[in-house]
Amino acid sequence: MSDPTVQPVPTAVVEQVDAADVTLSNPKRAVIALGSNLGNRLETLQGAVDLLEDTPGVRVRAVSPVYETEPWGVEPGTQPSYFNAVVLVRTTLPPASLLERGQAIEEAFDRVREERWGPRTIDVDIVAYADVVSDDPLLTLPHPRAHERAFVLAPWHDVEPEARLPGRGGIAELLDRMGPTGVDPREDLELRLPE
Ligand code: A4P
Ligand code: MG
Repeated sequence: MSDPTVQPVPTAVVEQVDAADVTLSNPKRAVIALGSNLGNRLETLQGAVDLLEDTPGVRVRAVSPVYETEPWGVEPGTQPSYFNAVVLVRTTLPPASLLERGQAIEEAFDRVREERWGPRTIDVDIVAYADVVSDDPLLTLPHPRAHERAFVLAPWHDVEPEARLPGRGGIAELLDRMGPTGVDPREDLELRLPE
């Protein structure tokens, strides 16, 4: 006879726990691009790196040098220059949750969305997530414009020179093929890798 004090575990719960275990033991690589052209740009970039590291299920593996870059996609002289950097993470979060977390970090820095490509305290973009390729407009992977942006490829190349952008090729070759890029390493500035 079964012991009446022991509650049976519903099968669905057992399956969910198993699925979570698989994800937890199998973290994925993701590449995140940060950009800021309003307020204290360096402090904001560092704050975003720290909040990424504070995220359960996200581990920051590398932080790139900081680049000062000309605003892309807008009339020259109409916006302040950007500071851009790239962060490599390993994560057990699925892509949609990582995007949500990036958006929560944007909110934490009072990001205002008034116009596309408008100036912003912080933009958190997912450049790539493992080898996932998706044309979902809510989360396009790899990021649909990363391959043509030196402000993403140059800092990424500094921390992962052999990296490839799924469907686009090696980032070293993509960078080589670009002409003058309008991105300058700011060797006087540095982002800290959280401890
Ligand atoms: N979305 C789709 N795929 C992704 C992805 N891989 N990562 C969706 C992040 N978001 C993704 O983004 C609009 C929507 O894109 C989101 O709701 C999300 O579901 P947004 O951040 O609200 O708006 P946005 O950033 O103004 O638009 P967009 O088109 O993402 O702009 P970009 O392409 O990110 O460009 N110049 C320099 N020098 N440096 C910069 O960092 N950044 C931009 C923004 C323009 N010019 C720049 C820089
Ligand atoms: Mg964005």
